[in-house]
Amino acid sequence: MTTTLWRNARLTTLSGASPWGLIEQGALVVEGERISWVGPESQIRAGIAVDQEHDLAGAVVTPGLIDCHTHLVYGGDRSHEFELRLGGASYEQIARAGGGIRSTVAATRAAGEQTLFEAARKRARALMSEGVTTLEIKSGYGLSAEHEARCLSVARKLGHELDLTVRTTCLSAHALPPEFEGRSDDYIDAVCAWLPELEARRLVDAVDAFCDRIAFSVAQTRRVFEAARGLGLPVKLHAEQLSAQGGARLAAEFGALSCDHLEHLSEDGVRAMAQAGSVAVLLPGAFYFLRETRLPPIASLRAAGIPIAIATDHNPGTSPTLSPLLMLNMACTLFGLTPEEAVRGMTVTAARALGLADRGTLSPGHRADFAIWDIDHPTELAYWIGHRPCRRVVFGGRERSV
Ligand code: DI6
Ligand code: FE
Repeated sequence: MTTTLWRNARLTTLSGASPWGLIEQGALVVEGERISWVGPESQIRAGIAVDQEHDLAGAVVTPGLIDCHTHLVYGGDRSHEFELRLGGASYEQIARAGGGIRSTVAATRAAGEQTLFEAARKRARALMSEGVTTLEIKSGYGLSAEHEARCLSVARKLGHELDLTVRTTCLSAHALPPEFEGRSDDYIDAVCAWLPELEARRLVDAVDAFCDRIAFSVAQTRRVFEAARGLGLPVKLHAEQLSAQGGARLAAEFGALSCDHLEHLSEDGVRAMAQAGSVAVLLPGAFYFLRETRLPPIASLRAAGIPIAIATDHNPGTSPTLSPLLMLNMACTLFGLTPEEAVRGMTVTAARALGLADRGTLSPGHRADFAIWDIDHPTELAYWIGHRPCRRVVFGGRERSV
């Protein structure tokens, strides 16, 4: 096993109680894929045997970013719909008229596996160039057993071919496919029936649903969650995004890893999430792109001690962003998070939203996934707009090309 010393860094460990967990003149010792020691360089054991040593010249080092909510695999784009919305049509109107998610479903079904893979790889690389080392990818644009399996396989393949951890989430309950028009309960039956096969093929790490008035009801979401529970799969939920449905309470009942969006979350939902220990994943890109005005209840989330994660929600309809750093900025400007809360939200807390206990901070035992930045202080990660100061990334102990 190779032992590597990364020294002379401004370590943003995000562990411990001090702001940012900052260690000036810090050093990291990496053994194989893991961090084995973190601390001030002056305290490093004399005579420690290292195979390689890197002087970082005072650069800021953070844990690799974790984008815990994306819909990265799809065909086509929706720029035309963007124009319609700018002309006054609402997202819901377009969706009800058969556009929206359904138009991406048609384009996704028409695309071959290789086309889907190449388009998603390009997007994944853009995220990686801003320091992402772990990425969640949802299905939800295939909406049939065959096409959902294809999208999830593409996501898995990205994880195998890129220096990136990919976690897959089955979001088959995203929208009603046209062949089930008027039969949404039958579609939910179908989803519950194909889930075991997807699980058996190891294509699913978690199960999600879109619980909203233009998507699925609480009762239908419950059935999907019961199927997930039967297979031992954790759940998460697109909850209270466009309207208050009580999805967060349901998700909490199933011990959800996270509830995502939450613009319309009620106080009752906040209490339920706090009790269940679910993470609140906030998605400023969708809020911005839909020009929403109703904010998620940040003060209540904070008061209840609910951990807040931030993600891109990359998707063609409501959040066509490939910039996690811009999302950190928007989490501060639009949602009022502090830069430190935002960065923790895309590292430590994002790991928790994916049920991953081995990453998200610079700590002994954690994976050696970290990013090296051309900035003076980690606050700048949330400060710059349209700047990409990520210079080097280490993934599982090995430097990858950024
Ligand atoms: N909420 C969203 O913002 C995305 N999915 C969801 O459930 C939108 C997906 C799309 O419009 O294609
Ligand atoms: Fe989403």
